[in-house]
Amino acid sequence: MATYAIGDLQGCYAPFKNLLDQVDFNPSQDHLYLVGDLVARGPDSLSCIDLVYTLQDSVTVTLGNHDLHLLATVLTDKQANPKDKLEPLLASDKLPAYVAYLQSQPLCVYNTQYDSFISHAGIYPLWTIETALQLSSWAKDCYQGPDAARYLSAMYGKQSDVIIDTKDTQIKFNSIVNVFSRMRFLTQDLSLDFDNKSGIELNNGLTPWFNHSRFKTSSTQFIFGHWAALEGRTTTTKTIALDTGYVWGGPMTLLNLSTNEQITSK
Ligand SMILES: [Mn+2]
Repeated sequence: MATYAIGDLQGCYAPFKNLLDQVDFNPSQDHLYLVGDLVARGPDSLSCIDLVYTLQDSVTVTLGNHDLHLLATVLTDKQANPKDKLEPLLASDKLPAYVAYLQSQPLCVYNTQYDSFISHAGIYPLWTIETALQLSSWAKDCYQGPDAARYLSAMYGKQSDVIIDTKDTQIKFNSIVNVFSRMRFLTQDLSLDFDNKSGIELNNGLTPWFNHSRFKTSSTQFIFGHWAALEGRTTTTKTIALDTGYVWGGPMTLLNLSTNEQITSK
């Protein structure tokens, strides 16, 4: 029995299948975490999501910004962006099943055995694991419930403040979704920056979320994707960046949580 995590698939089926084959993934014994962004930009989002759907009893997905965007597109009947290459997926007979499956998946999870927190973009430095899990559960009720289309269609824009103590449920929803699926750099007062996607060498008052002192003394490890420009590098051993940008010409990366080994797609 082994536990794995794989970085952003982004519609790239061949390296995903290759990684599962390399570790001889056994769905009756092993568990796989996918850190989100299963779909969009790559050539075969349909095959990616279909394999995940088939393996669902052995897989947990923490939703990424592209997964949430797919949900918003379908639930609000919007036109997809051609550069996301989602047409075959959107035309699939199984689309309603895939959508219901993605709606059942969380924004973050915590694995007790390996003291590992997993989400697409990271964790807000001021949130405990317990708070993060509660907020994730609250937000899932929003994107899985009867008002899902309303919540998802109003999640866009640049709401840089992270506000969870508010009666405005849309502001709370956007804060949670932005942290777990879009965050990279923070300002000095821990607001979100939406403009910079570069590596960590930026020097304009912004700092990567994982630079917060909390992560230097943490026993928990934080596994995330989303930030391809990091090329797998962070500033502490307790934050592990798995999006190595396959869709942009890099490798796809798998972490074995049982051994801490990483392998890349062939
Ligand atoms: Mn992403």
